[in-house]
Amino acid sequence: MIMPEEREKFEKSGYHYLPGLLSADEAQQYRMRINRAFGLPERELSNRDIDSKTYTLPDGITKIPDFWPLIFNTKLLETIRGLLGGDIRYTQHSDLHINLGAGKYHRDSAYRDFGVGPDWDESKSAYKVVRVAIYLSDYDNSGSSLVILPGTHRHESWLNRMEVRFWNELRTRWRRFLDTNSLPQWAISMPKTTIRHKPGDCLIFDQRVLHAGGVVAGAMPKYAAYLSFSLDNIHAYNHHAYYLSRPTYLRQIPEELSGQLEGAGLKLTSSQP
Ligand SMILES: O=C(O)CCC(=O)C(=O)O
Repeated sequence: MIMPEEREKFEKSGYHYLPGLLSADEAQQYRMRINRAFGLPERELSNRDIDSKTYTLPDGITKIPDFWPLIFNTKLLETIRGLLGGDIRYTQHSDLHINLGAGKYHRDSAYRDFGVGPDWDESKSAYKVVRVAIYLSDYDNSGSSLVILPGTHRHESWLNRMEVRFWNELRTRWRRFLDTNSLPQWAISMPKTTIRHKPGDCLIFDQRVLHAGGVVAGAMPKYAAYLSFSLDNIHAYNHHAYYLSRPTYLRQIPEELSGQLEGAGLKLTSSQP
């Protein structure tokens, strides 16, 4: 159950940390399912076993029934309903990752420049689209972490914008010659939070919050599963339509999943509200 002060904190910072959403055993089962999804052996693999390679599957949770229980996880749904303050829908935007390394600061929303585009117009409906990141590895042996710039769904000064541009440009240049994972994340003009994960931890954040994958380092790979939910309003449709315009996302979700979503009241209808 989400307390009013937790909701207020989420609205201000743009993120909510939910440690231990899955047990260590469940996290291990999902790591095996991710191995299966990528055609890897279904046993605990080290970075040596996979040559520290990166694997990504856009919309992996929607595509593979093994992962559907994540969509219907009761604790997750209750937490999101509490944070967003109402009825929610599955907005599909999902991913499966192994070893997604340190990246640029970015937003996951459809309109990523602060204040520009429909995602920033809340005159009719509040923007309540969240990304859900479920981490399945331990920071201590994989470096699994997410760097968040709290509050950047609400404020961004000219200086903040220049700073983000500077670090992202540095990372682009760095990447040409050196491993991107040897460059950590910084922020000087605004607060920065690094969340270090235990297997089964979850982060729920406003899709407009600036964030970046932290440095990946350690003997074991970093595993993560991502998905997305929203209140049923125009922002949910814009977000869904944006990701569906990418060829890697399913335009037609499996019929069985569609039925399950409908039964649970999580299905985004085809007509806009
Ligand atoms: O968890 C991570 O590595 C970050 C992934 C990320 O930023 C994204 O998928 O948008």
